[in-house]
Amino acid sequence: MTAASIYNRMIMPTSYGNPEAEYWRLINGVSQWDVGVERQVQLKGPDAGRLAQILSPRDLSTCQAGQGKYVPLCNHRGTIINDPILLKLADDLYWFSIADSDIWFWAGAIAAERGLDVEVSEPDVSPMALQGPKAEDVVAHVLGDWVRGLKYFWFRETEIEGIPVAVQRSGWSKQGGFEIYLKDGTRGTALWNIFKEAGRPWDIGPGAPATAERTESGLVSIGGDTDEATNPFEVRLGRYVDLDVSDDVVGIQALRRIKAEGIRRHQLGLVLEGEVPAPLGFRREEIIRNGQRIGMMTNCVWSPRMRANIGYALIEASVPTGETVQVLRDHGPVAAKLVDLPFL
Ligand code: THG
Repeated sequence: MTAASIYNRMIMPTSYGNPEAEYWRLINGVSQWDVGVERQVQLKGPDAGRLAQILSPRDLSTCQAGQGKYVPLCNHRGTIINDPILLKLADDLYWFSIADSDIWFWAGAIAAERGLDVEVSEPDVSPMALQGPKAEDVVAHVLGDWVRGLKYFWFRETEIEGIPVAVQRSGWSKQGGFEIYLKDGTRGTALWNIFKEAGRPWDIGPGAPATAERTESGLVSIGGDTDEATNPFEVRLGRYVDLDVSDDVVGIQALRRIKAEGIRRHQLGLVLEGEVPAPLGFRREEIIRNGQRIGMMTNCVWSPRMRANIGYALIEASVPTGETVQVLRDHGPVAAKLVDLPFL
């Protein structure tokens, strides 16, 4: 590991020395990621399903055991606070596989305030991802051809050489792949090495969630692309909100109001002028149109496939795609074109 960041108070490897090669391996081959920082918040007990629904403005009534769903979590103002994958393991057992914020505290507090019969915990579960067009062959080689039949976000619990895992078709890229949820933290190195060895014929290599790929693909990073007031509709997550869930769902009243009033901001893509890779931008940078501030660029990265610096704009909803704007970068204003997401 040569670079890392902090996620859920833990160290997340972000590179193994050659970001460009790691990107192309994800696009063309298979990449192995230590994403153990995607912590699980477990709901266990008779009211686990009720609590899951109270926390999620997405209708979960049809979710079956063995199925996962992408669910935005909102606070009482309709502000998005996390965007986990929810795994339903059994009628009385759920995991929220969380992004970077403290959902354990949140879920425990809501459960207690509502008087629910459910235990909220952070179990010993750590995901590892295999991503890329060749990931399926590697995972099938280790586990058998049944994995090829897994539908998106569906999973199965099993063992790999005695190591307890859950295997899901998922992962934070649009290149396809699986996540192996390790259920025994003492076996991490063993699990890693099994896939490292099994993947040799496909030239597997270590990597990490790739900022360039996820941006090209239009995936949202909560906390980076969103701020203290962002609701799901502003960042293209409205299709994961069901306004007719029951009134006790946290934030649903606010979300109904926001939907009725119409959103003030929306998220579009930015293609910046110039063909020189700019350093990764995580700071928010002002966006100007006709001398007026209209919002901010929330991330910026060089896209090897588009051969341009690209980013996301969170801007006034009245400003459409096709417009040219100025981004106020450190070295001066840069022209950029607003486009629809995803880029690719
Ligand atoms: N895997 C696991 N846990 C996670 C992530 C993950 N927790 C944090 C973070 N990633 C959660 N965020 C996302 C965001 C998007 C997707 C998955 C997790 C995703 N979205 C698809 C899309 O937007 O096109 C499909 C969503 C759908 O249509 O249902 O895959 O990666 N374990």
